[in-house]
Amino acid sequence: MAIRYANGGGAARAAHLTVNDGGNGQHSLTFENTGAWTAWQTVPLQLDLVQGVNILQLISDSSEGLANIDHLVVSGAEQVSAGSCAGVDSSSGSTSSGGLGGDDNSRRSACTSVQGTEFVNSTIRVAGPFDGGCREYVATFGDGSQQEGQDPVFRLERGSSLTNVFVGPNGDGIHVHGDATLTNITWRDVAEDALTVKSEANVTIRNFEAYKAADKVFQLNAKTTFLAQNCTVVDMGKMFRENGGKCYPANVTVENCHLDRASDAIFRSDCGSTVMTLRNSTVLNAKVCYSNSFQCHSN
Ligand code: ADA
Ligand code: CA
Ligand code: CA
Repeated sequence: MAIRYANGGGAARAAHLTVNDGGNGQHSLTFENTGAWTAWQTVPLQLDLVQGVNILQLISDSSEGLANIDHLVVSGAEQVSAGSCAGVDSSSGSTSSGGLGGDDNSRRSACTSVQGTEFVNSTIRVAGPFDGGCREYVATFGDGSQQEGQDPVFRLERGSSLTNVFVGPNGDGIHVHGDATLTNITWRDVAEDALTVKSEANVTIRNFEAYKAADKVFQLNAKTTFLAQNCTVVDMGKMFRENGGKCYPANVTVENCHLDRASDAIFRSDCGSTVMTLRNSTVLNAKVCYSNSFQCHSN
C-alpha cells in the first residue's frame, strides 16, 4: 500500500494503521514534514490482507492529528478493489471527512446526522418549500419490501422544494408530480424505491445519499428532465430505471457522484430516445449502461 500525504505542520506526525481492528496486523508510520499542506509525498507500507472485505483504519498518534491524506493505493499479487466507506465514521483532528477516494463530502448531504424522528401516518403533501430540519421521516405504513402500490412518504407537487430530510425505510419514498427541487436528502435504507417521477417533471436533486436500494433508486414513470448532482449511492439494483417497456421522453444527467455496487447497472431503459449521461463521477463495482437499447453516455 502507498499513502499520499502532505504535512505542512513543521514536525513529523506519527500514526498507525490497523487491519481489521488489529486482528490482521498493526503498522506504525510517520508522516514526515513535506514543507507545505499541498506538497505531497508517499509513504509505503507492506500489509497482509485476508480474503474478503478488510477494514483499514488510519489513526493518529499525535495530538495534532494526521497529515493531509490525499489517497491510498493498494496493490498486490491478488486483485484488490475499494470497498465502501458508507456508514463508517471518520475524523481527523478538527476536520472530518466522509471517506476516501472519490467518496468526499461534496458528494454528501449537509445533514450529517439524524436530528430526530418524525413518524408519518399518511403521505406528506408538499406544495411549496419544506425544510425537514435533518430529521428522519419514518412511515408507519408500508413494510420496506418491494410490494407494489405502497404510498410514498412525501408527495411533491409542481413548484415544491424539499430540503434537509432523511427518508425512512418504509413506503415508496418520494413521489414527484411536477417540477421539484430537492437538496440534502438521505435514504439510509431505500424502501420500495427512493423517488419516483409520477407525472411530467423537471427534477433537480443535489447533495443526496442513498443506500441499500433492493431494486431501484430513481424510478421514471413519466416524461422527465432529471439532474442529479453531488451524491453518494451505494448498493442498488439500478440508480435510474425508466418504467419497463415504456417510452417517456427522459433525459437524465448525473454529475459529481460516487456510485458503488449496482447489481444491474447505473442506468436502465428500454426506450431508444432516452438519454442518460454520467459525468465527473466515480463508479465502483457497477456497469454504467444496462444495454445499448437507449443513449447512455459516460465521460
Ligand atoms: C415495477 C413495476 C412497474 C412500476 C414500478 C414502480 O417496476 O413493474 O410497473 O410499478 O415498479 O413504479 O415501482
Ligand atoms: Ca416497484
Ligand atoms: Ca415504486
